Amino acid sequence: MTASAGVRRRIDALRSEIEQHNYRYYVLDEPTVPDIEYDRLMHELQSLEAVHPDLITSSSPTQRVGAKPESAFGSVRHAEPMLSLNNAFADADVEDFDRRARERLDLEEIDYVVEPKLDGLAVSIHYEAGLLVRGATRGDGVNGEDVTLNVRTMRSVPLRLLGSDFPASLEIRGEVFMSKQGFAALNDRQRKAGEKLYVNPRNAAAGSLRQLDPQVTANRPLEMFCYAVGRVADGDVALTQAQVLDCLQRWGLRVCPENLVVSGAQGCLDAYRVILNKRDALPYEIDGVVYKVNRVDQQQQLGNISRAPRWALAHKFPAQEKRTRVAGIDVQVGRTGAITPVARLDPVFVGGVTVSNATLHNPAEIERLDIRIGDAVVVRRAGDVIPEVVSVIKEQRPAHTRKFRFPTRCPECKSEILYEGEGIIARCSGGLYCDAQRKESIKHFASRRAMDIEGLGSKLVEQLVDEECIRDVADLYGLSIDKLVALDRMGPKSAENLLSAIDRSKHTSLARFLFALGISQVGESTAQALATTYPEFDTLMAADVEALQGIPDIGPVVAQSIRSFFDQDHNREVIDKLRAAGVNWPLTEVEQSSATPLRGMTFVLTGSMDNMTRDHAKRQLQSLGAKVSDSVSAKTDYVVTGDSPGSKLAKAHKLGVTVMDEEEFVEFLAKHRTA
Ligand code: D41
Repeated sequence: MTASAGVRRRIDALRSEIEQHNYRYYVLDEPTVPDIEYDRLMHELQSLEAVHPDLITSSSPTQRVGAKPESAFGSVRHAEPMLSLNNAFADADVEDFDRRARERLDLEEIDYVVEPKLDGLAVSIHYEAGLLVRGATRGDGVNGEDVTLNVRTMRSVPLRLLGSDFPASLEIRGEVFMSKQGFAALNDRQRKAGEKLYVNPRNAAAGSLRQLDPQVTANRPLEMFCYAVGRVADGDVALTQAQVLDCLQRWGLRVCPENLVVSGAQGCLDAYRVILNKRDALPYEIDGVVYKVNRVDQQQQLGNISRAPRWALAHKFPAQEKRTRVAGIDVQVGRTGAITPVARLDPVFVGGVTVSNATLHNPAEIERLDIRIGDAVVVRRAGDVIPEVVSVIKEQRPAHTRKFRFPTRCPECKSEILYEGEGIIARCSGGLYCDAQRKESIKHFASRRAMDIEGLGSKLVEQLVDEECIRDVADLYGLSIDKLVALDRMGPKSAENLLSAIDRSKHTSLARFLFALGISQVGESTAQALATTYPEFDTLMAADVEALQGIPDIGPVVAQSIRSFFDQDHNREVIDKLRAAGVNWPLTEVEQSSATPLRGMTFVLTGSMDNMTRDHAKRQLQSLGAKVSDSVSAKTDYVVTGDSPGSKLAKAHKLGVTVMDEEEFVEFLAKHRTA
């Protein structure tokens, strides 16, 4: 049907009206029409477009959700690099930052915009002639992933800018995040559907934005706050950051309502406290604030230093602590039999995740804290570390608390518990007789950094051991379809997938295999060092304690532990069974072992990188012969920082250790790989 001018006008009017309502609802948070009225407008537009498909434009509000692309996301080069932020952890860092800026600008006082630092992911969105043409993740700051189709599904991102005073070509930067409420609702839905749960809003936002199917993203409660402009067609957008934020909001983009304009370092620190006090009440997670020199000309004068602006600074909030109650205390048996007491808590949301367990480390810690069941406690979670109980609020101890009696026998196999190191370590003496230890050692064997058997999770391992399908890791390679499908909740398809994952794991590397064996004291770095020194497995099994101690970073305790492991008949039996089942590693590793240009160097990785996991970075370094350590010391050669590096960065600065960001690190790896 050819459309009359009247139909065209009606379609235009409907689109404008719907865009206005979207803006009021998603950007200003001040809806002016009831949902039913909005739905009626949408419905009318959809009906008209159905009759006149030639009038559909990609910016029509009906066209947010596109079809699923064939393959993975393309790569996008940012017109201007997306910078990273330097971090401050203490007030003094903020004062230094302000002083340096004043010195450079030769000014008495500088005005700043203070913005809450959202815990999401940085994204760039690009408008041409007011139409959304591209959305990209930050990636390494230079290249990101093309997530246009997914960005289009976010209701707070206009497909068409409002007004007319926007530059013809405009790139905008902001943070994509999920509100606390949206995150809880999503996880609820996931739980009901038996799908995977996200650990925190940040992961949920990242996972949702990186869905291949935009239909999935469209159903995720993603939001975006904009905070900067990237490349613009004609000159600067405004004279100050505060004006930039105003412009963005006028054009229909959402801006954080908590942003403040302040003067001087003291103004910054006051705003920091104001926002910190609001933190829990805000509907989204923030992990600090960002200070930005307000005047754009001053920003330009200050410029950038290695990928971070000199005019901006992120000030992190301290590790989060929350109050809760100890509902119970019990113990967990680890892979090596170590018995760790765990406090079961009334769930609390702290540091971005819901915590319902906290480690009590060891029996001595229970004494030290004098923690009892029923106690009010403070729990802390910082970064990726396991939540722990910081203190007991003795003043609030209820009348009926119960002391925890540390068991004398293993809760799993009833073997006697023995103490080492003056009562610090409690260990089950059951060895491989203990089901808990066997389960843990199989879980470890299958884990991603070990044999990487996809689909073999905790629950399944426990089921396999409980049903007596397997007794040790070698039995995994003898599992059959029939045995698997007989298990609860295991269909033929999953069983088949699992068997092929098990089969794939046979081809591994010596270092992974050694790590997978779960030898006490042998982590990934040690396993790598062993594999490099002893590319022949049989020679390694025969090495004596003295020879083992000759390997860098292997001391008497580790050497003894390795020796004892290989001395035990049942361990040798399992190893023989594994090799007979076909577990193997390419011999080229012998050749590779000489290609270790980073030998003798120690690295510390901190913060999350955009384009590689920390595991991957670690393996890369180890494959080049470097050692990767957990803590920064005078012996550290390099600290590699991603987003939100923690105290390690501060320590590196203090000790004068060289710091690399992700981009420098990628270059560094490339250089040494070819060297
Ligand atoms: O809320 C944030 N997470 C946030 C991140 C923010 N409010 N402002 C930011 N400003 C910048 C500059 C100054 C470089 C434009 C940022 C980020 N960058 C940023 N996010 C991730 C890396 C850098």
